[in-house]
Amino acid sequence: MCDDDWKFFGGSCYLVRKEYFSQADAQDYCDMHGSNLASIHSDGEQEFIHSILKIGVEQHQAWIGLTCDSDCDERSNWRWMDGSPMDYNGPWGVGEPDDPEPCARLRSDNTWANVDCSSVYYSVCDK
Ligand SMILES: [Ca+2]
Ligand SMILES: [Ca+2]
Repeated sequence: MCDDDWKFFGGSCYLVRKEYFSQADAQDYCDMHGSNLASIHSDGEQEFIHSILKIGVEQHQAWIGLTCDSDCDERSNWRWMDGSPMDYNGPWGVGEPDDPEPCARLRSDNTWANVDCSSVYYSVCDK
């Protein structure tokens, strides 16, 4: 159902990019592969993405497609880069988002948190 290296879940295909890039570079890479940084719409999808980021014994953190246009310390101002609805009140970390940075990642503890957009992480594409 999915191309080589992509993993299937719930009607979508997911690719973990095991290289460290900024969120913008990560989204460009997904776009080149006909996808976007992952959008998350359920606990099941959240758990699946967290599970594919466990590689060997290491639980990686990764960019997902969470972005924000203004007042990024307000959870209600975040949206998915792929344009899908913000219909899942995902697991923001305690006190997150906490600053103006419009880039958020899935942390190894399975919570979302915003961070300096030039930080580099693995990433997850979804199509
Ligand atoms: Ca998705
Ligand atoms: Ca933060």
